Amino acid sequence: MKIELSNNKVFYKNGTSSEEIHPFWLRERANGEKHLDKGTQQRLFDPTSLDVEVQIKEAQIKDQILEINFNDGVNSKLDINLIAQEFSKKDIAVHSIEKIKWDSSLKSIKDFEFKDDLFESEEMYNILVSFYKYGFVIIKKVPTEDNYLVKFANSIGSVRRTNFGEHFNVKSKPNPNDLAYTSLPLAPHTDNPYRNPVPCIQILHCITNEVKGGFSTLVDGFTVTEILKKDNPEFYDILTKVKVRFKFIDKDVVLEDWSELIKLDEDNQFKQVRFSPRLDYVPILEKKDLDLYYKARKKISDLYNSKKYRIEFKLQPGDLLMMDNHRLLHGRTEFDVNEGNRFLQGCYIEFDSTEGKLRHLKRKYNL
Ligand SMILES: O=C(O)CCC(=O)C(=O)O
Ligand SMILES: [Fe+2]
Repeated sequence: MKIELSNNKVFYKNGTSSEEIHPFWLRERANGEKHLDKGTQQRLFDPTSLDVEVQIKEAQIKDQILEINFNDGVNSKLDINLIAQEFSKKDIAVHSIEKIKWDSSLKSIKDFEFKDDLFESEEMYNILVSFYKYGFVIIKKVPTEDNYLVKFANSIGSVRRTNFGEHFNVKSKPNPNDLAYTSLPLAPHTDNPYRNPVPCIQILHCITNEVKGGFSTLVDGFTVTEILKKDNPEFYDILTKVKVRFKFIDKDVVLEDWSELIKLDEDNQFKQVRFSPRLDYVPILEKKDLDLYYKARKKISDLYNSKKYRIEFKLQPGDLLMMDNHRLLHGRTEFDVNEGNRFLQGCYIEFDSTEGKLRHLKRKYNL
């Protein structure tokens, strides 16, 4: 990508093609002190009040800076590298981190360790990059007192409160309102598929784990989706098309949301999986479509539950697991309450928290 000038017009050249950049696009980016607030980087003018026919009177490029005088008297100096970055049309900080698909053979993933100044450190940037690559990250030795989990989450972004509270205590209890609060095994699932929006990131912090069982399990929904797409395209097709109803009922709330089990983005690429067969209701379709749907759901369930795709590990007190609830499925193995206590604390945060922190640390450390 190159920015070039010809007859007071600005062009961007990509390979052999050359396109003029609209003068108004450049005018909107006027960044003199009368036009852009230094601190907030917010505009001090309203571009919708300007004449869209604005023209360039003079332009020159010197030392990577494009200087323009517009015919409305405004002068602007733009960094051509920043202009070039805008052509990616996607956020670079996050989207340039490539997802690494994994299955049960995933062995050596780096665990991180908590320290007091973690949240503003370069290590935090590495933690977030690892999170975006694998869809999860484990941080060891996180303080276990006074609901530190909430402080942890709020130091990255903001906790997303739900009807389970600001945080929830995962332990076996009488009359639970969710099977998570029992000692039963939990097959791989995504959390809260019935919410709109579905919580993006789940944090589970291990406070006590004295039982022999109660292993944590994770499955990469991205890997499984790609396998299904390759091996069973007709199953992939129907699971990306049919919206099912997810429902959760409690004493004072009825939550419901409709979605495909595999959600694609506008480019038909993987965006999100939802899976919680205790909570999904498939709509009435023609019998032949339901026939295909049920076969497809069984297949994806078999893949999610297969040892081939699952990693299993034991959370130790202090371990904090942060996982992408749109990409990964999680579960746990059964445990025996007579062997001792098993106590995790959980909460949710949204992607804007981790993305915002990642961009901030990238800027701070010039990464
Ligand atoms: O007990 C566990 O390890 C996980 C429970 C669970 O699925 C949850 O809290 O969302
Ligand atoms: Fe869960």
